[in-house]
Amino acid sequence: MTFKSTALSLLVLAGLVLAGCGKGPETAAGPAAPGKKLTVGFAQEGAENAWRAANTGSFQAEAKKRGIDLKFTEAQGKEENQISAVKSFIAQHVDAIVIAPVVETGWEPVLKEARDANIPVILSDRSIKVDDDKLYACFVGSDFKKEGQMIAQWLIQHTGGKGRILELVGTPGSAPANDRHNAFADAIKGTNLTIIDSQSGDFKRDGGKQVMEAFLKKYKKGDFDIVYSHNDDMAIGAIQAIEEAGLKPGTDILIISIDGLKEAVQAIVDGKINCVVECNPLAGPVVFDAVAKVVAGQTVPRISYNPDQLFDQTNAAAAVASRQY
Ligand code: GYE
Repeated sequence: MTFKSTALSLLVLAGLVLAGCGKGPETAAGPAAPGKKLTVGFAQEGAENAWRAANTGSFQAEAKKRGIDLKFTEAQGKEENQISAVKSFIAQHVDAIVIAPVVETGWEPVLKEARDANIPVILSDRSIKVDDDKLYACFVGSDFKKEGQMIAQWLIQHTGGKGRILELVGTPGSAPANDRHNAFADAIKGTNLTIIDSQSGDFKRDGGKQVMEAFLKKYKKGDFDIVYSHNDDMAIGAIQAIEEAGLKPGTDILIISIDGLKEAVQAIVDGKINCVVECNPLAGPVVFDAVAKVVAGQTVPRISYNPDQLFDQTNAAAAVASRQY
């Protein structure tokens, strides 16, 4: 090996270490044999809305395409159900476990059980808080902080940094609700934009409608200017409540939201939503790529984020036809 190539290898290695690459735990049998049919347990978070349905569909279709034996469970938004599902995957000796965690905390004990059983865990969609990051191999999903910042920046630009905001919050304790709130609140600091009220609609359409109905009893036209919804389903529910109250969403009240459902991008075209930041749910291909690498004992980046874009009046009409979810 020449000095140049040795130096290059060292640089690459240092880069990998610095990037904090994760590796699946060594299994007694060593890396899975090439061509072996993979068995993957997927502890899905729930079935709360259209985004989640697209997410589940992507996993199921991709597993079928790749010949993966996918053991699918759906936790109805309850962490205890997900923990039971993970325990059952461990008992079944699956090759890898994918979790889309309901909330950020409470994962250490079951992740230690998976580690003791030498089964790698890949986090998809929602991140978690654990003291020991090595308890999972990697995270693949969207950057919720960036989404909160992107939507706040759009709002600052389009309001001159002034207005009263009602916030429709996602599931309390979940990474997207925490990050979309905190990053947005940080980004509007120092402006005259203020969050005057925040309530959870649990990422559900009827939740968004009910919270908005309650807001409309408390606040009249002229008391608030903006509805910031942590996802499109709650925004669409809120729009129904706003229209039923005789107000015009998108005109009387600015509506901003996150996810990028086709229905929400269409609502921009129709003038009822003003801005949507995308959060791509079609995770099957990227997550199974990560699973295959981890199971084969290869290094993967600890965190992989989806490239998510922003839609408003300038690009929604051109984008709506090709929306896949
Ligand atoms: O925004 C929401 C779903 O975790 C990113 O969960 C996901 C969120 C998504 O209920 O619609």
